[in-house]
Amino acid sequence: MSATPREMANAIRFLAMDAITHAGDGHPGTPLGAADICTALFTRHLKFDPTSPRWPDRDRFVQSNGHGSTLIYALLHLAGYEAFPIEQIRRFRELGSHTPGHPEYAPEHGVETTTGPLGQGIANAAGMAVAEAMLNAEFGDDIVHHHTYALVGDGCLMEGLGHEVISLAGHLRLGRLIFLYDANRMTDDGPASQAVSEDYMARFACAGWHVQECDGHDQDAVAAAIAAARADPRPSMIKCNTTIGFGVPRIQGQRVAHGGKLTDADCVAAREFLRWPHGRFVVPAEVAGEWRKAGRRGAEARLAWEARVAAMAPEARAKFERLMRGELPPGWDQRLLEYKRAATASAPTQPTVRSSGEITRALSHAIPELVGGAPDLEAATQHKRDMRPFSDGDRNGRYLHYGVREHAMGAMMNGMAAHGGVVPYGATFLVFSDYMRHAMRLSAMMSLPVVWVFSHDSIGIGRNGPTHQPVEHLASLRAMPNMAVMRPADAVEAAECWQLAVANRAAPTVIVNSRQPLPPVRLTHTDENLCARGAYVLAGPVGGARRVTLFASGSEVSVALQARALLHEQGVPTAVVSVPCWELFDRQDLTHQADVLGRGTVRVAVEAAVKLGWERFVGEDGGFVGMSTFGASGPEAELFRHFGVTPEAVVEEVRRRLPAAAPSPALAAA
Ligand SMILES: Cc1ncc(C[n+]2csc(CCOP(=O)(O)OP(=O)(O)O)c2C)c(N)n1
Ligand SMILES: [Mg+2]
Repeated sequence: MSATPREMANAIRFLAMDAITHAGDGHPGTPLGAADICTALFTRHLKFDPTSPRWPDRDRFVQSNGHGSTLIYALLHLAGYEAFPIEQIRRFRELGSHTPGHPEYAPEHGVETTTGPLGQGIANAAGMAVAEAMLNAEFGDDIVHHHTYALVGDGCLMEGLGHEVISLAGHLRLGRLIFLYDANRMTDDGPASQAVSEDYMARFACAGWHVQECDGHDQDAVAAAIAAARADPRPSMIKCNTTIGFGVPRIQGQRVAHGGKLTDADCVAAREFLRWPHGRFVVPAEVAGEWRKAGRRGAEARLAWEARVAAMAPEARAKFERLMRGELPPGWDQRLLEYKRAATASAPTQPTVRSSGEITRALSHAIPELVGGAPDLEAATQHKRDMRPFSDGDRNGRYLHYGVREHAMGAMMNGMAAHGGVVPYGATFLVFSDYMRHAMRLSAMMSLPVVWVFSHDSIGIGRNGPTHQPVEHLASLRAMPNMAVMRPADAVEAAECWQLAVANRAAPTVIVNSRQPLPPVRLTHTDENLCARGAYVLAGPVGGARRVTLFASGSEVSVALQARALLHEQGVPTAVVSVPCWELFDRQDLTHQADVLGRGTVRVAVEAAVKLGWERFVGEDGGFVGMSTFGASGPEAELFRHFGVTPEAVVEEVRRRLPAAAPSPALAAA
């Protein structure tokens, strides 16, 4: 006798309960409540093949309510994913297991993205749906045609990020995006009604979504709703009414089901209630067999797909396979070398954000899969050049009009990068990085190749005032592990930073640009990417051995160069080190580091931002010229004077540290 759909869902429930009680930790409410929804999805609709977790045309499944991670682990185990044998379910939440506290990015195992911070998963899903729509438009239904499903809880829909994404996905009519809403109307603190009273059905509908409601414990109803969702050209939301903690008499429908302690007695009572006379971690053969059958459903489709790929025209096939490998087109960075050579020759005095915009224009021709966006700051950031908008009517566009939705942009770029086949970058003002900080953090955690571009990087923006003047942002982003923060000083460095950012397919990069024009600092061309060193001696000492080392990044490199000129007038041999990227400097050999650091010389750093962290360059006795307060509104040059970020202030910091034995010529003459 084959297993019933309810028994198949119960297998998820008991694996989850056994994992949670074994670990003594975990959230039972979601796996117990949403087991029927996911069984209907995995056994009747989801296109996947556990023997090929990275099959490019698989449907994507994102469990956005990642606190209930035992759900996805049980699903992957039951469906037959190699990375999830029963031992892994036993090792739930253990260090080094494939079954950690929240789902973590492991597409090779079957986990599409890291979730847990509520709202991120559904936004990732929307980004995946964008990538799918772009690739579908280019390669056709035979090669790319898959759905993105996200299991969504009340929490994801309360988050502001959730709303940004609902609004944008509806506007873009992402028809192959389907949200399965686990509508148990309960959150950690109790009934969701304590904090929300709006009608979610109406909210999605008014954003242009196809909406349905069904009994989330009736698998036929859920499966039928998914079929209708797939048939509709709009993104779909299926409100699946469920009981949180379903099957455990003491907790079901109660607040405590969300994350309360599950006892052995609960497991006994649930086994009785759901008629599950099997031991811990035991899935009876007929249920396991039925699940394996469901897991094998997709193999035929995958083989047929592989045959279609093999039959593609050679050029299209080569491009498709290159995109799926995540490789850039051969010779893509030639354009950057040309840009660098031209910039050295023309030596423009211009904002680095303009250089960055020119560079993305060149890259958009060299890398057709480059996908850009700048949440309603296209004019101010200039990162749209030559790019066609991606819209409901034109899926071949590669520029997303995100609207004023930074957080959605960030999390959607992560989804695009996780999906593969596109190379996302997004540009906005540096202060607004705070609005998408969590998405940035997750891109670093997942090592996703997203390029985070910022402009308006300091008090140099002038009259917009302190709300728009970043002060602590460089330090805070530099503190983020696995995130390379780059701040180019001129057009040449901007090209070098972009080269490094795009070439790095294994981690995200931040590129921070100025709004105000900056004079060129790199006046002779070299093919070598000097920014790759993280920090390098830009200008050496004159008239003797180096006595002073000045460190600066971005707009302050020219301040340091002016200070060096003043010091040279005073007979003090001074080197200027440009420091575009601390993270890359950390990876250099000790000889290069020592050469740059100039230990034993007087060391002063200048940056129009807070000092935090510069001690590592200047040492405990070194000096710093920068900001210690928020900025102010006023003309840019006046602000630099007002806050004392000037060549004269740098010279003063140096002079206070020069040994008395070496007075300046001016002082000696006096
Ligand atoms: C951004 C964010 N804020 C808070 C939390 C902590 N948290 C985890 S689950 C949860 C409640 C979620 O409720 P719901 O999505 O309805 O899940 P359910 O209780 O139904 O399982 C909260 C507040 C989080 N993970 N992410
Ligand atoms: Mg809930």
